[in-house]
Amino acid sequence: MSESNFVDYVKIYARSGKGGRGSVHFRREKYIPFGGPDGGDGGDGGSVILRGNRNYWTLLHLKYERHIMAGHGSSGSGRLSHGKNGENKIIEVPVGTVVFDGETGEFITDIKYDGQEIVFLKGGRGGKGNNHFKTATNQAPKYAQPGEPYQERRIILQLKLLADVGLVGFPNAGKSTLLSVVSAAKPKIANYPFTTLEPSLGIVNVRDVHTFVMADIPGIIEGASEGKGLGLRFLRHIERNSILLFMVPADANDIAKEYEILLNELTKYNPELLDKKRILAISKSDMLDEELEKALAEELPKDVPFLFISSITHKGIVKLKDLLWKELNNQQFHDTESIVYKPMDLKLTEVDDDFDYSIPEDDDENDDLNYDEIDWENE
Ligand SMILES: Nc1nc2c(ncn2[C@@H]2O[C@H](COP(=O)(O)OP(=O)(O)OP(=O)(O)O)[C@@H](O)[C@H]2O)c(=O)[nH]1
Ligand SMILES: [Mg+2]
Repeated sequence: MSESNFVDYVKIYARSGKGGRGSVHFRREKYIPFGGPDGGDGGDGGSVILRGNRNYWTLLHLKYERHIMAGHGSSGSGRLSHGKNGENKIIEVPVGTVVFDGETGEFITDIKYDGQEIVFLKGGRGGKGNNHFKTATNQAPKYAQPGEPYQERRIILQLKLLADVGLVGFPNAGKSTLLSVVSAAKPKIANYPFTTLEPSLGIVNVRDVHTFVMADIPGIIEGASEGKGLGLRFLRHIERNSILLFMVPADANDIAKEYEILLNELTKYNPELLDKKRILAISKSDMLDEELEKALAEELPKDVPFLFISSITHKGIVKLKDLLWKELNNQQFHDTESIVYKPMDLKLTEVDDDFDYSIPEDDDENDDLNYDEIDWENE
């Protein structure tokens, strides 16, 4: 998995910049022997900002930049000179990225749309220079404010693909084949289980007017919720889908039973998945004749709409796309908004932990200014 380009999980260390110190300085000019205080303010520290960017599909680019640090504000100086503000750091992430605390697993925030910006670690404010502290009784304050400290946090970014329809089925059910037929995606297809090892997305065209996004995820087997097969690691990618398209092949021993098993595994993973609209497609129906199809239809579960399809002969494919489109438009609300994130169980997550998350040495400008400081608390 570590070789893969599909990176949907990354842990990073992020830090905002601290505010620059306010300056203690007095006007010194020829002919003005007792100039007043003219210490300028420190610059503000840079913030760390998360920004949704639809040009990214994975978190791969962040794998190579796992220490993300905004710039510190510079100190103020004499003649009311304001310190430079620290540079902001923007972390570009795909839409559908969820942020958790790297130490507690607590949910922090998620990115829902392209261009959305979340100031996630605010830079420290710059300290005020001594010019601000001149009073009637103290014309020459020898103190200024230090900058506010930086904020730091270890975070885990996790990606949930934003597809409208998610494919759910046992390995070999024909999920990838369907995606390759209804979209331009070219997933790997083969006659053995677990051909698909990572999710892929395709854009489905409906009657040349509408489009929606379909996600192909690795096959699920009985016991997946206990870690069998590829486990349920990829199920989080269908948490955001509005519709779950279950696929059971026509040559399955018991279609209704296979559907039940899939449903059961999903429930164990997250019961809220059952609130989603479900459709059952009997795949590989080119293997059935009309009579057999009728007989099978009798035994199918009654609580879910079904259709017979074949990716090879294209039987039922247009009907399937029409039905998916119709159901997508029936959705009362967009599911993205309704997701309640559980804290992440850090013990259960697999991280390639060859990375040093310790705090890097601070390359701060030298703090050799020796003067009384005014704390922010006393403001
Ligand atoms: N006869 C027939 N065979 C099909 C059809 N769709 C897929 N297959 C075959 O079924 C096998 C599995 O197809 P895949 O699309 O790789 O199945 P999958 O569900 O993606 O499997 P995993 O990735 O392992 O979970 C391949 O040999 C396909 O050629 C179909 O409509 N009719
Ligand atoms: Mg596949």
